[in-house]
Amino acid sequence: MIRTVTTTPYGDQKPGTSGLRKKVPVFQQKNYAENFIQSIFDALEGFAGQTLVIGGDGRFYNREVIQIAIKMAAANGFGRVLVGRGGILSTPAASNVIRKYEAFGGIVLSASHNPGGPTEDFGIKYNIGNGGPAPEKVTDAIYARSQVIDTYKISDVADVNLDAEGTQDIDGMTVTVIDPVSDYATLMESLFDFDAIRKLIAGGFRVVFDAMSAVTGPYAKEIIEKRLGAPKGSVMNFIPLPDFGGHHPDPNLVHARALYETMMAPDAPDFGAASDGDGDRNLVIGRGIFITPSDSLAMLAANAHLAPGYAKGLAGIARSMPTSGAADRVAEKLGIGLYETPTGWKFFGNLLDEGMATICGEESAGTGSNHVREKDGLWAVLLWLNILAVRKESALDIAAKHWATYGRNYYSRHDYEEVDSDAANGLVAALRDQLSTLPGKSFGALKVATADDFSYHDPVDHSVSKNQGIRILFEGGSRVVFRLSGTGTSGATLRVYIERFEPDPTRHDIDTQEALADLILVADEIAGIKTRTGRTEPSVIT
Ligand code: G16
Repeated sequence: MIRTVTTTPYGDQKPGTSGLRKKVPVFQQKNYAENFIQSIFDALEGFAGQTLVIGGDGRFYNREVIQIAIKMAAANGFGRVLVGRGGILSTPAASNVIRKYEAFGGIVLSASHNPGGPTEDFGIKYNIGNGGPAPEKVTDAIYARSQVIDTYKISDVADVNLDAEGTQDIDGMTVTVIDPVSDYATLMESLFDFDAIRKLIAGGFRVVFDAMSAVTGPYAKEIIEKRLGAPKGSVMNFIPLPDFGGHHPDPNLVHARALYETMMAPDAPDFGAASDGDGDRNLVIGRGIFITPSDSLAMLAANAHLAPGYAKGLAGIARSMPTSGAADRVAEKLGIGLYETPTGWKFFGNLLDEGMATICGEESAGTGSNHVREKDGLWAVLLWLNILAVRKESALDIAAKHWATYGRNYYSRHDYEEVDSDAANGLVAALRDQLSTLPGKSFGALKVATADDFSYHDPVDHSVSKNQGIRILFEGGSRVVFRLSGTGTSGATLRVYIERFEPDPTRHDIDTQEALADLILVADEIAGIKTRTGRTEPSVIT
């Protein structure tokens, strides 16, 4: 039986960089999740009788919202729901299922790398039929609807058994519980040379993967241990836990510190990697070398042709604006297009759909390709393994040769988390005020060439996205970028991205923070970070 329930709007349901992310108690308010899900459906047209994919990263409150979403999909007229067993689907796996089964779209429940648990973070994201995050015109429509919503529809039925694969009917809609891993593993086998990787591993190459008690555990176990033959124990923390074992499932040098230390030890394995809460981010560390996400994008793009799925070469490379220019040099050498987009995977969708870009990447630990429409943590790890298997060189050697060929973009991001929102907005406003006067000004040896607030003109649908980050570019190619994160759930997070290009191979093994020291000081001088935020140092340096 379908019920129509009267409700009132919540003012705060504006999707951020990647869907709506809030603390669990916010989502637990009466009708909060229902309002947002109904607003999604109300913003869409033409889904009657169509398929909706539902899954999440297994975090606290995942199962409850999955039941709500299934019952609301039935009441709103979808014909079929595909849901991952246990309510589990990694973000890239969900994207694949949407594409493979030609679904109308999907609802992905995740707050990505943010912590989980009763007082931590939860999120709801809508993906469109190409498998990618909804573009801004859709998220704007969802938000607009959420501000005036007065009813939602839900089927009054018992909960679906999420733990057994199979099909059942809810008010005329079919619900099929699917294996969350098999379609994705098959896709990976179609892109990479599993035989070559198997041989590499059988020959004693040691790989460790930290699933951070998050969603990639079952995927990595199946692929890395079962299909590629890595010894049991190679995949660590492989059981997805609702609170990620109390950890922060963010694969960076702070939250995956143990992996980093393992990889820097004298007896380190050959290759270490980690993924985040919902499986779309990656951390890649070779023995003795952390590969920054920006460098990883460039190195993967330069070597992608070594994997069967990319043997024909790349159509183009896309990166978010704050991501370093390392990939630009590869695109130039390959003679292919390079696209610079705002932060947010959704901006890559059109470029991938149009065949303009094959590989995309972001400084925020995301890399992916046209195989799905999300960034994909395990995909990046497998492409690295495929390249290592073919080149038969260490990650350290591959990186050194890459820098010798293309030059090195020293790069770092400094995050100031949970800063007072007014102070953060004031800092950005003051930077905007300086944009016209900064060009030509010198700070020590650094002279500002140009300064702007990044605007993106989508070459496919011609939409314009303004105010996407303050860029200060110096003569010689160094730059500092400032923007506020769109994924946090408390206060504001100021991100400062610092980059310097070094062509001289004799200067390619300087400590990154040292190589960027003058720019770090100038960033503070121009933005007044310390005085405005009261912070003497960043909360996280990556
Ligand atoms: C999301 C987006 C990414 C973005 C990242 C950081 O990733 O999908 O495109 O780069 O957030 O965004 P911000 O700097 O605004 O916090 P994820 O892994 O959190 O879904």
